[in-house]
Amino acid sequence: MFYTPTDDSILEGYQNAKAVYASLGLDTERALAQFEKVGISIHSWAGDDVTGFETHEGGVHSENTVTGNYPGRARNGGELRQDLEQAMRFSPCTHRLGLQSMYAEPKTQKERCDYDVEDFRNWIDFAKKHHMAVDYNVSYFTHPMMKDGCSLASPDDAVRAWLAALAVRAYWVRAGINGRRICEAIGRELGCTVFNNTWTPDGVKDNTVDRMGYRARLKDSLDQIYAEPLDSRYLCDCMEGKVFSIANECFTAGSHDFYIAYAAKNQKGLTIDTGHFHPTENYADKISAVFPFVDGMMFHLSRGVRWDSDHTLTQDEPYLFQVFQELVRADLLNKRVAIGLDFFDAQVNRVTAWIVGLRAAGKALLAALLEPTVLMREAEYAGNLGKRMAMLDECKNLPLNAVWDYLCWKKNAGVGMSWLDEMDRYEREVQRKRV
Ligand code: RNT
Ligand code: ZN
Repeated sequence: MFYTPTDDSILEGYQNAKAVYASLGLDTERALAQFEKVGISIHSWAGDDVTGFETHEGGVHSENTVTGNYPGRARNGGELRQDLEQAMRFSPCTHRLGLQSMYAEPKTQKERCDYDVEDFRNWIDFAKKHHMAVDYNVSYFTHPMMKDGCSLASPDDAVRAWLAALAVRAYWVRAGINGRRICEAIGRELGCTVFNNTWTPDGVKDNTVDRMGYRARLKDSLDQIYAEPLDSRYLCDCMEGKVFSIANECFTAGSHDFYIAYAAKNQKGLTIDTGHFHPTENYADKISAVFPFVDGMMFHLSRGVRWDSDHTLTQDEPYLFQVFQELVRADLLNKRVAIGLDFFDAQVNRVTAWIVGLRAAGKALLAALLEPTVLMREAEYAGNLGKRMAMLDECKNLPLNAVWDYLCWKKNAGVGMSWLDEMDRYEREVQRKRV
């Protein structure tokens, strides 16, 4: 059993921390109120190892590499929602729901490209029950209509009679068009902006001689998908680039440059997945460089480790804290910015991983909200760079955790490690029974 601090000690710790922050001109109550207004999207796809609910004859290759076989994977919508509920119990964050089209639950079997909003009715009800806004991704992967790892950039424009009489690229364009309609409808019903993220694995393992061809097709597919004017109050289209993926080592059609240029020119949004950059590349620096020129930004918080982009988010992720600092310093929170998790690791309990990721994101957000930015900016413009440096370093050890504990206590979200006992029970009584 893990130690749970007493109410008195939590409150005492909080009062002390409050005084420390007040001495720096910061109001912890205000920070906590701001914290509540920022949603963090939980990526449903970690709960079933990015498998989806569709059944395809003979199974299909997955473009998202998930290693491990820890017991308890959610096998259907009911189990996935049950797991998400369990994860949310131990996070004091305000949650959004991150969906993929592969989690549709149509009444009768349908092609992925033909889904409509009603095929997500169970999810919409779930979001309503938990007061969650929604984010959405068309799953352009793990499907028999992927050809040689390509979808929107596929050179296969020929009709494949065996499936819906659609060419590969036309199939995925249709999926993209319907995906936007689904987002707009969900946003309208829930009264939120749905961030519609596009990531495709399209690329080539070895050197291609036709880079321009792949990118021209990707551009053309996106142009077709975005052609329909939809209500931007309910929909923000974003695109997620990547430096490379497994099996696309030499060429990724949807590179960062491609999507930044496309988003700026066409007033679309950009998604930054924190695991998709060169290991020393500071993606937090991109916020101020890109945001002024695009229609919104989304973050996929992940922990990149060497060549892998999808380890569970922890506080170790090099620029995680800086992302939130940048968003707070530039006053971008709640300004057409969405923050979500994106990782998958089947070697650990998937619900525990969600909780760890949510708590890491939450701590980074809270830390940013409790930064004496005004004082540091003053030092910076006064030319007192030593003072700025010293403050940045001292700030790393402010009593953030006392405020965090208080927040978890107030929200009944598990103080310290106490939630791990309840996760042991959940794993034993719920997840391990799924055989
Ligand atoms: C993959 C991308 C993408 C996916 C999900 C499943 O590298 O990060 O966002 O993880 O869409
Ligand atoms: Zn991602």
